[in-house]
Amino acid sequence: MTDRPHLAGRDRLYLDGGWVAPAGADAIEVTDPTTEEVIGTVPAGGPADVDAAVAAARAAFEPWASLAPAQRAEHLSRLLAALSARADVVATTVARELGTPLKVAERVQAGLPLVVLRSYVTLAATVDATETVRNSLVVREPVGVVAAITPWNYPLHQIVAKVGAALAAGCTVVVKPAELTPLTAYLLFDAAHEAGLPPGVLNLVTGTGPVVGAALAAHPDVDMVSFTGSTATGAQISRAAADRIARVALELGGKSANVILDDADLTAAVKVGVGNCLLNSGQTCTAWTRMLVHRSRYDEAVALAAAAASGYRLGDPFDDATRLGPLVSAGQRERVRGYLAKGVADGARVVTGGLDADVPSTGYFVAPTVLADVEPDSVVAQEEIFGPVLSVIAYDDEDEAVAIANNSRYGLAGAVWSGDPDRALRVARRLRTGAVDINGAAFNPLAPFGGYKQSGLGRELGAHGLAEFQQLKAIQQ
Ligand code: TXE
Repeated sequence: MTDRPHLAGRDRLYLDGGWVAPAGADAIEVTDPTTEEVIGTVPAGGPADVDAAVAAARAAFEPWASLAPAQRAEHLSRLLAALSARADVVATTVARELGTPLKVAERVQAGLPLVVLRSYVTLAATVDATETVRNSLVVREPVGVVAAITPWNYPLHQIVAKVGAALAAGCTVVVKPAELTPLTAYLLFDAAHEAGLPPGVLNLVTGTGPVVGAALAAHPDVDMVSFTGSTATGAQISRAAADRIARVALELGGKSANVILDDADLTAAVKVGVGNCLLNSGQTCTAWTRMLVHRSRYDEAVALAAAAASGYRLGDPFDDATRLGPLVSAGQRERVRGYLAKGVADGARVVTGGLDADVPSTGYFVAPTVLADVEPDSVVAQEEIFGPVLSVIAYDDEDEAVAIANNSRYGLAGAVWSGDPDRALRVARRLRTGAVDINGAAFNPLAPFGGYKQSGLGRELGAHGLAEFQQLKAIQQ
């Protein structure tokens, strides 16, 4: 095992502009999934901490909302500078508490949130755009106090995508990060403190979902809950918010299809497709977990996918040669192993990886796995596995490819590959998902991000993501 940077737990919450001891003494252990050792603990907050955080956010709302947009942009710009200065420690912290290989963590886990926050520095100056409709002046106003409840798979990005937009819009925020990866969240609050954000504008309560998350979702003084996580928890949050008609934005699971048409560059499509599916050990909501290939090229694609996946070296995130780290927790590993067993029981063929593959004996590792002969209706093709598992599915014609892609309760992302741009666009438009990438097009941090069907409600990122935190007022004159 290579040297691991020292990381300590924390014992405070960030409330009303300062580091405050929690009301109770309960703590949550944070584990390094590579070594299975406990790194430290963070507070398990309770309802009293949630009340204090929401009160601070409420008190800060009017002054923050009435700042000129350019002044809020100034604050966000200072936050961005303070966070940028911590990019290295963000990457190492994510590599330790989540297990993302350091090189990937630097690029994605630390790099992406900076790109997103920078976009909100720019957009913050534009939030008070008005429009005139006949005799009405339509103005935009912030929704109010926002609860941001976030998952562990991109521990900083998931928070920044919400916080950047909410603060730019003039909302104040209480963040409840995932209990598996809270140490990364603390770095954002170190940055906020250093940047001198006004007290109460951004607050942190760590703790469990059923206690802190549920208290925020049901809190009478929270105007909006912005949640990213599982569809089941999203539904629970929706129900809690419904009683007081609080606004909800939900970014939920996915089961995205990578539709490789018969005229595509198969080698490129499979290589990029495998990389997309395995990113972050498959713990990515947009992962293209179903590879759809024309029957005439199916065997070729399966062989290419197996070769690509088996080239992903599993190991210590701090070893430069590692391309795939462990899963985040023992529970997540067991979940993924359960899906692999189910897939085989349902008739899928393990082409590489699988339950019997060699993996390090310590750490929550699952080998990169390619399953062939997967039936579109089977459990592994329908449920979000959230592990390094690719299902390759055959189709006979374009209509069938589209039908299989759309045969999902999810609708988050997807891909189309074709040598014919018009055909690719036509197929992309037929997919019932919030995003589609053609021929491996670049990620666009300004494009709206979110799901159709049970993948969510609302959008994040860019101007559409910002609008989620605003409400419209029509003033007739
Ligand atoms: O998610 P949860 P889990 C999917 C993925 C994964 C599965 C389970 O398939 O295997 O969900 O992961 C908080 N009220 N995704 O159990 O429970 C919780 O503390 C309020 C997809 O970790 O949804 C955490 O902060 N909050 C996904 C957050 O919700 C509650 C990313 C997410 O946890 C709560 C993560 C409650 N009752 C998992 N219960 C994606 N879309 O990227 C929990 N929480």
